[in-house]
Amino acid sequence: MKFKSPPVNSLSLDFITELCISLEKLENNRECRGVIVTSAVPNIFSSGLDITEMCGKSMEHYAEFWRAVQEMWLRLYGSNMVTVAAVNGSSPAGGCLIALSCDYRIMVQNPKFIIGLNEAQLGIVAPFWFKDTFVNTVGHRVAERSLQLGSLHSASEAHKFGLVDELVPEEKLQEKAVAVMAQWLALPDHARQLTKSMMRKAVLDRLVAHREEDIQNFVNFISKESIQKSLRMYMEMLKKKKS
Ligand code: CO8
Repeated sequence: MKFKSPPVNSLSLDFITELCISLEKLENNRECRGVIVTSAVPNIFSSGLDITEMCGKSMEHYAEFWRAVQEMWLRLYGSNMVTVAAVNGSSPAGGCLIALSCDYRIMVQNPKFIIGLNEAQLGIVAPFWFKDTFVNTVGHRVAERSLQLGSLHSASEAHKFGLVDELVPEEKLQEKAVAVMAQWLALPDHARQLTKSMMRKAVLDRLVAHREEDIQNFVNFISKESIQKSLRMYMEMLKKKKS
């Protein structure tokens, strides 16, 4: 699956909806046992949630958007398929969540590419299920420090503490992702799927049990004037950085 929504593959409501539909189709296709997630946009895997979806919109829109974000994560983190993230560019926040939700992460070794959950830098807080996914990948201490600082890590730093499993030169990425997929698919599906579910179920169930509450929390938080102001300032900063 190749993300192609220039300039930065930001996760808009439309993008997320299409992603969920594609995942559902693949999940229901008995011929499909695995998916490699990558980007068709040079130098960017995904810039995370589309900030414009969280700025200056109605409460109803925030609720609809957040339900879609939850759905994306539930489908990807809970997928029965083997999921490999071939991270061929920067991947902040929601982009990092997509990579974290896969079974294996391979990233291109390029000092310019960054990855991490940088929500704190935007003045917002990563929800508990972003945090749980991160903790399950890198451990509590590393996740705590990285989340509090809203750190964006270089590919090699991310590799050192296990946020990504492997680094490769750009030209080897596809080949490596296919090789990893073959290795994972060599196991009997039922054993691998049950093991995956055993490892992830508690975290998935937690969101399912608190889904409406989580939406309400998001809507209340994001519609605060102080948070709206932080997001507007962050967008301004992105634009200024360009000029
Ligand atoms: N949403 C909307 N627009 C974006 C986003 C985004 N996430 N990222 C970039 N853009 C826009 C820029 O504003 C710019 O717009 P324009 O052309 O109109 O000026 C355009 O995309 C291109 O961006 P850049 O010029 O910055 O492109 P670069 O190639 O130089 O850099 C980066 C690419 C590194 C991806 C850079 O754009 C960047 O750092 N973006 C911000 C990434 C970010 O911080 N994302 C966080 C989103 S929040 C999230 O995912 C989780 C939220 C959890 C919610 C918790 C709630 C309580």
